[in-house]
Amino acid sequence: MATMRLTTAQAIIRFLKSQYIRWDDQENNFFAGILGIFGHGNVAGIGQALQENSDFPYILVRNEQSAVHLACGFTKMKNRRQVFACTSSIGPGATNMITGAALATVNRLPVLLLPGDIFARRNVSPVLQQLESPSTQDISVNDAFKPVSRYWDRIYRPEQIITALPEVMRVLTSPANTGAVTLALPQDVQAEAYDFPVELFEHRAWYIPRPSADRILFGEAVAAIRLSQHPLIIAGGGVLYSEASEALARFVSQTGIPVAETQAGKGSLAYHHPQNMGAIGATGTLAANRLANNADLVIGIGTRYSDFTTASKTAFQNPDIRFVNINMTEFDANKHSAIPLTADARTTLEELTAALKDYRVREEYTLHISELKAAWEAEVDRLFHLNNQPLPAQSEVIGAIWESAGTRDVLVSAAGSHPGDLHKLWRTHTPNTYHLEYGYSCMGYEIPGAMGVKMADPSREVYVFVGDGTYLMMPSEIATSIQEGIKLILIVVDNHGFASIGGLSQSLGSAGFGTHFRMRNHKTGQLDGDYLPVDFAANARSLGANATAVNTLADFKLALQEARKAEKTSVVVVKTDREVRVPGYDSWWDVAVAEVATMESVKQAREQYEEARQKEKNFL
Ligand SMILES: Cc1ncc(C[n+]2csc(CCOP(=O)(O)OP(=O)(O)O)c2C)c(N)n1
Ligand SMILES: [Mg+2]
Repeated sequence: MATMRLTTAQAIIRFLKSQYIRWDDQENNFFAGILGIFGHGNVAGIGQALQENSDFPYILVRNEQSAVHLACGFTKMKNRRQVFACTSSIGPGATNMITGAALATVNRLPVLLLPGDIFARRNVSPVLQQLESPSTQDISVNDAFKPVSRYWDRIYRPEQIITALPEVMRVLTSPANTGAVTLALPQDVQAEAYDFPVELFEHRAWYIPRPSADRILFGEAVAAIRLSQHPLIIAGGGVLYSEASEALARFVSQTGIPVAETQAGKGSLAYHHPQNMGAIGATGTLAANRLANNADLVIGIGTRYSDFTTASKTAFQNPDIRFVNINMTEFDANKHSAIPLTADARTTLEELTAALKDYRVREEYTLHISELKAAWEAEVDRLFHLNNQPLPAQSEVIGAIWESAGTRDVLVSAAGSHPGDLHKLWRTHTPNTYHLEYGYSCMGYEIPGAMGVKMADPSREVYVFVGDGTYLMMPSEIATSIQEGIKLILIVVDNHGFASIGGLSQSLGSAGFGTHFRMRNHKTGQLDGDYLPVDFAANARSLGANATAVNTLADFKLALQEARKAEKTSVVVVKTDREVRVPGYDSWWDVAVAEVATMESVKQAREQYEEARQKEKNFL
């Protein structure tokens, strides 16, 4: 057997370079490179190996958490067809990646994490940053990756990678099981040499299958659709990952079935398609939520039915409702006691189109759909042009961004009040232009996530929508966007804190407690003094970006034009009226209110809460 003497770290990098992915008639290299930060736990291992492999790109970021976010934004934009690995030192560098790992796994996004780990040899323990345990020597902070990883392993001996790396690839490339994959790499083992079989490093292409559903279940699904009078499709992220948008459009044009979209699935169908009813659920449109309320059949495609999608199980009130779920993941396919079509979305939509040639929804339903659609588009126009004074409303800011953006440009966001507003209001022309991380809704995802999007397709402008809360949590990757020449258009909405959680708190009787960015008032002892004097534009400029701050919609539009023309990351800070909100539309979200409280407003909110909960359904 031919062998090659390499360190464990050198062997891992060499292996990553030779992995490819195959789907339909296409093939590309699977790893775009590696992101991270060096410390003593990886500098002489993975760091040295990267120096020797300069054809494998290494990008220095500012925070390990954002390395994982960048990797997630990238792979999502690539429909999971290409990924980044992330390297960290031991201890805090490693644990910084845990939030990113959870985000990746929740969103079913492949990312390979290579945290450094404590010495396998043990004789020098406790090493710097080591968490010791008095009950075992076989534990480190990296064990905390286990619940947030789809695959987890620790490499104590170099030859273990011969069996670990193929498992890593199996999970990363699995449409059903993908997520964060963690290979914890003890610092000493990274630098240790071994005679690896040369075969390990040969070109290997992993095929992404498009399986069909079981024939009997497929027949049952076809029969259920034929019987249904008010069917509704819920399009989730799986439609995009399967590249099934055209198949979806053909299926719905033929059958007349309307489509509602989840956060991850928004963009599955062009917004102007007559059957696109827009967002569904807690952040849904009136059109989609009215249809959901009365639907007798829901066809869920590539959705995990989060509480936002189902309005905490209150969205579907028809007592005869049934579900057909098309999903690569058996777990999701079976949700809501559905007829489970554990299969690829595109393949299944094509097969359903062929099997339902003679089926079309009734004329009255088609009429109802078009009335709801027209009313919703008028509502979006209204919210885009409120003419609120003196400060614009957030919906007008969204309208101005939408008018500025090209049909292929991408909007990125994650947490705050805007994901809900964007879900309702953004008009998506083409797939992969609406990029919301709403599985984990992680403040701080937006800037690094958007960098990943831009790296995946530099031909598009990428708009990043962040709140002032999110900006203050993690603005640091602006410096990396300058370092790498990755241009973003960053919109920072200055509304003095957490409009989203503040509004939620108000609606739960708690008056927005702890959600305003105000100074400590030494008379009251509370955070109800003057507004915090944060200069966001100066902060962004200090990191190397262009930046401007505006107070009116007209100036905001001009600033967006300038930002589009700019060559480097440009930040537009806009003040908005925090209290002019986009309303909810026949929807609800279950956030439990205190059962006993001294405040009258909380007691009242609890009463309303108990009543609203009555609408929550079990789908058995
Ligand atoms: C990492 C993280 N911490 C906390 C939260 C809870 N949370 C959701 S939205 C939000 C406030 C966001 O504030 P900002 O970015 O200013 O947006 P706004 O609500 O004002 O629109 C918070 C704290 C979260 N989603 N992520
Ligand atoms: Mg805010």
